[in-house]
Amino acid sequence: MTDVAPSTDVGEMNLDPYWMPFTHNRYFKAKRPLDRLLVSAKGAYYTTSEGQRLFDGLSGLWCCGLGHGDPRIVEAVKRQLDIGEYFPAFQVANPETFRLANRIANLAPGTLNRVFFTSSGSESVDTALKIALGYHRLRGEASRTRFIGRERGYHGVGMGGISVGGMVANRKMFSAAMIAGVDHLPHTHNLGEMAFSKGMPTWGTHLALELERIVSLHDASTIAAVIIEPMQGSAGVIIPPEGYLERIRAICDKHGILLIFDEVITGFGRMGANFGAQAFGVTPDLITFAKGVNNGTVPLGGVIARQDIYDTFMQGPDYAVELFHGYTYSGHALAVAAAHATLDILASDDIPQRFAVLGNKLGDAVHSLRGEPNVIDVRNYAGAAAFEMAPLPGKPGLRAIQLFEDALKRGLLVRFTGDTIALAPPVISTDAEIDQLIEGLRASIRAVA
Ligand code: PXG
Ligand code: PLP
Repeated sequence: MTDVAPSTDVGEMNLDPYWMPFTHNRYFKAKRPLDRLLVSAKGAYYTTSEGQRLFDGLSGLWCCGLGHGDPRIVEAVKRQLDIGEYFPAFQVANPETFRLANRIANLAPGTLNRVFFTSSGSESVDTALKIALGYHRLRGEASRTRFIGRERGYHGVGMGGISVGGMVANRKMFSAAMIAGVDHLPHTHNLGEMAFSKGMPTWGTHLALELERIVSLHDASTIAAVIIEPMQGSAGVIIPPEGYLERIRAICDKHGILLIFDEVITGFGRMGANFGAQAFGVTPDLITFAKGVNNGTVPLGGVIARQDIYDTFMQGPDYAVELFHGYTYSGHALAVAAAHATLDILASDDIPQRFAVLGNKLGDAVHSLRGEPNVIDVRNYAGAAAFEMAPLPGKPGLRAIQLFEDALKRGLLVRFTGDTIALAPPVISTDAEIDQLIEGLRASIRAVA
């Protein structure tokens, strides 16, 4: 126990008990930054505890692409609360969950039409890895146990996700708990070859051939799946080189390796199509999703599997459970209600197309930062963009923190990773708001130079 009656005044509140995720806790609690305490969210803006409005430069954490508080989603969730807040997902189900699986199957590419629900991206990744292992085992290829991830990949923070992930900081403290036998493709980012590329870089396609090298090292018979983000989001918006994903697909096919696209960020419109798979024209065998499926309203995620992968599990006595896996909150009723409302909007408001249009504006605007002090790269694809700054000597990441703090003063909330600033504004952003975002960031770049 700490506070008997915790203060409700944010200026006096004890900040210590909340162990903040992916946050510099000591710095935050020492500074008590009132402009980083968000008390409400509406449209493309947050309001801070001081009453300041902040433009939402990353749509939450990539999850609120339609903006906050769309009444159509809000009303759907409120209605669901009156109907029933929770239904168990094991051995019983709410019909709305079946209906949602149908709708997601209809949006997905190829024969990916079987949907397993979770509550987050991390859970979705671990679920997909388990499905891949089970699939090979049930087909009599139990030796296929290795996963291939990619450097700089982010697949959440579960034990599976950090094992296939490629973010050193997320891995090193937990190396003892890693899944054995995982290998990694090289990442495709190369400043010398592709800095300031607009859209897909033309350099880097050959890096897909590294998969052949990895396959010959371990032998295909030991490899279950390759998992990659079609566009690396968390690492700072790293766009796939032209032809790269096609080559990865071809090599997986050649060797009977499943290809998992982690579409937690790229799913549901951000890439200018329903999924990154369609935007980039490459169909994986499994897709993981979360975030945008219901605009971040209530935690929801899932895995979409090729039909024959699902069918492979459907063997043995029909009264037996086929996949010993699931979460208490798999397909939570409130999350499902929010997802139906979100998918309605995706269709009625032509959201993927609008992300493509927003992307044209965002891309032009962000590339105008080329030539500003310390800006060493600008990248963009559809509704996602980033710029990278040269690190302060000996203090990687500090320049981005300084810029982040300066931008807050200008009413802009952006996301930093290393010395890269990532941008993924809500689709409802106006051209004027994109201009304000970029001009504000230009001023911040100069202020921290
Ligand atoms: N896979 C991918 C591709 C992701 O981007 C996850 C899995 C994990 O999802 P959950 O719901 O467990 O967090 C993610 C999450 C950022 C940022 O600033 C990105 C994520 C989460 C938080 C911040 O880029 N991606
Ligand atoms: N730990 C305990 C003790 C549990 O009983 C459960 C679920 O019943 C879990 C963990 C898993 O929780 P969840 O299903 O929310 O992932």
